[in-house]
Amino acid sequence: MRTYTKYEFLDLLEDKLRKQRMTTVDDATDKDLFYAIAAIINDEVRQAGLETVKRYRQNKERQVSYLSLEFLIGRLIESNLVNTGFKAVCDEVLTDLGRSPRAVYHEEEDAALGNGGLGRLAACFLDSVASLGLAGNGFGIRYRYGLFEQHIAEGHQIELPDNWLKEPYPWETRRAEEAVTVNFGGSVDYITDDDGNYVFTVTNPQKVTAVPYDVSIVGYRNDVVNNLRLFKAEAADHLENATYNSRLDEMNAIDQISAVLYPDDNSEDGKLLRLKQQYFLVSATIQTLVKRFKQTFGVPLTQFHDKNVIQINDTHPTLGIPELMRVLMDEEGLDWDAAWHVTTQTFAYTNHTIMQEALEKWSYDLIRQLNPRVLMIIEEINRRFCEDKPTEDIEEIAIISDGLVHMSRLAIVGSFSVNGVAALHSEIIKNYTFNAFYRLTPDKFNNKTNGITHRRWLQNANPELSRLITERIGDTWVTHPEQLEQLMNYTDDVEFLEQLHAVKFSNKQRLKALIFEQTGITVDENSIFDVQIKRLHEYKRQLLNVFHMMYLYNTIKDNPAINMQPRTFIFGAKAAPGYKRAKEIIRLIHAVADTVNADPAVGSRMKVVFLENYNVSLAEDIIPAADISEQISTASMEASGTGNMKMMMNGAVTLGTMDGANVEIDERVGRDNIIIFGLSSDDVIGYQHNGGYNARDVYTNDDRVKRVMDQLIDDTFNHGKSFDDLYYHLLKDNDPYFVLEDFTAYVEAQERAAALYQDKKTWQRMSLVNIAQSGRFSSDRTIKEYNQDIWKLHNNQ
Ligand code: GLS
Repeated sequence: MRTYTKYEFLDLLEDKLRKQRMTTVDDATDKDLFYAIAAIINDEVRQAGLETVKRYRQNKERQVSYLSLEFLIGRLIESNLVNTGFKAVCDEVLTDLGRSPRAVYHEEEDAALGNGGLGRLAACFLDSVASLGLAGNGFGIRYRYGLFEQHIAEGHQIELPDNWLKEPYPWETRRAEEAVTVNFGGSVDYITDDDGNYVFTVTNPQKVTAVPYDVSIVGYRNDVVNNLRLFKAEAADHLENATYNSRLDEMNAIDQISAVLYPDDNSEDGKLLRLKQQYFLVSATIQTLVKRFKQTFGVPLTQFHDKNVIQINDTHPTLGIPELMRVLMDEEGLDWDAAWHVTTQTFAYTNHTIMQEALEKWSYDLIRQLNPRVLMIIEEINRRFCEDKPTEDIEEIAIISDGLVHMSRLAIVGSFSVNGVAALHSEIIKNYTFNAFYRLTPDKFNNKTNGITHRRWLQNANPELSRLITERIGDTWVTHPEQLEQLMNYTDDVEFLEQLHAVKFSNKQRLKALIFEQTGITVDENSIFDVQIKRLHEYKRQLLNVFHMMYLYNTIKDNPAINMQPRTFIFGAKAAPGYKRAKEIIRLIHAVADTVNADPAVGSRMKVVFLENYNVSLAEDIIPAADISEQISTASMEASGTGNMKMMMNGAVTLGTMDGANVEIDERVGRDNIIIFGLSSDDVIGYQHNGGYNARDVYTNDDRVKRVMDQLIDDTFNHGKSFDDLYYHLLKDNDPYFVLEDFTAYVEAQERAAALYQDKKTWQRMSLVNIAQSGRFSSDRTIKEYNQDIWKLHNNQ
């Protein structure tokens, strides 16, 4: 990619402003500048993209396709500027013009085509695949409305549509000429050919056009530009329905397929429409890949898997397995065995959760409605798979049972690799969730601990820290994040520790300003910024955090003169719109915040802040300012977590349970540099199997627990309506997430955290060790492992 001087870049900017926005630098709005800069980037990137494709084609390269119903992209302008190498010059030109680069970049709407960790992981992976020079592309859906916009009204979450496409999205290119047709429904017919084989055809299907929109994925300064292809559902040009009105109805129904992202994380919802989205994505992708294969390689489709690997992001794209079988057999004439060989050598499945409600099961009838031929193929896969298995195992492994199709089982059977996303999670999958499959095919199972792109989450989000790191150890860490470990040489360097502290302090001042702007609350930048940002879910235990805040408040009220470490509790969280209890927890956080923040007896010792509409961009503002990273899920339930990695990389200290990737963070930083508490995953799994924990006993015997519990239903934090549901649920349903059981350990851990924070040197050192050990959690490392063990792509760099 080219480099530009300030003057050249300014010339380009003026040119784009004139020709594309009909304006001049003097009159340009921030939005004009944003679009003009995007156009400059696109000129470079699209050229490099063409060359990348040409190179892959000429080298007949094997490629990975990352299939995901979610890509939580956020804004692209800054990472595109950094990866093209234009960031510094662009910042300088804007500043010289008297403009704020931040304000210009913030004109971009977040692309929120994902819910949380799973979707953001997919976006981080694309960045790393391109930055490592690997031939890999993403495939997803271009939802008209992304994850809902959250507003809070008197503590209640209100969901508004995320109209992210109200203005043109500058990074996408519509490619109508590459559209494919996806068939839904219809009925299956067959004939017998001359050799006596069945040939299946589907009559009267609903035909939906999948129109690709391509988004360039720019590698970090390596001239590699991969692609994210997002499909939009459109009616075929010639709808065959009789009347104009029925055509309109059908067009509307088809529009719905790519209209909204399902706003549920870790749970199943939406039924037919959601299933339609899944099939729409996989069918469009498989057809595209088969077409490209035939155009590029000139060898029989029996070699498809030599050139293609498809990584499925959780079970949502599992229908890709029967769909590839369908295309290979019905359209390309392969027999079952040949098609099955190709399919099972092509697919690799990543599991992202063991939560029962998220292990997708779809009714047999629904899949028949969706596409009867696909159902026939699933039935045949199941029949052949179960054929030689012992009867006592069938219940645990059958793909179809009790009228339900178990997607994770189909994914395991149809893939050559099955991985979990952190060491502990992968063990749980092997030993519990999918144990019967593990016993059958142990070699399929492997672990790939998640990672995050340090370019977005450190280099971009925390420029001051990046600069400080580079001053000490040079900039090789940007391409070799494991080099951050060199920072371990400075753990006793008082000057460096002070500099680090100064950076954190100024990040906290910036966040303080943002908090004031958003909420009107004034927080103290000298207090601990104690941060819990993630989806709102009972297993993530925001409730435990709230109980601790209530307990602290009680402590202050009991001892008004008490001298304690001031704290600011910061939350960001969206609850799935239909998840009532999660919404009650949001309401509780607000009730506690209102009481605590308004109580003069508390003063500056404690503030509670809930930042509404948590999204990728807000995360980029919060994370660099965090002191404590709350990772307090019920052990065994958080598959990995990735916020834990982002915060550690920015020098926050994890306060967490031995769950997900916390276990590996603990291993890296050592017990002196992390605060661990609570039940272990073995304890939790043990309780789940044997009973043994009685929430009511804890409630009755522990005064502190009893007091905060009772405050759910008395007037202390009651804003018009008490929190009966939470109260009774914990007692009657026996606290399934072990909030009460872990309460005492959590309070002690919080006390340890406060004491450590007061010992400034110790805390600064802990913070540095976390940064220094975070390189392992770069998604570059994760992607290298996927490539070495699963994808086996040619390494271009
Ligand atoms: C998730 C898990 O809940 C997270 O722990 C994990 O970090 C993430 C990415 O692997 O996947 N699974 C899920 O359904 N949503 C997630 O965020």
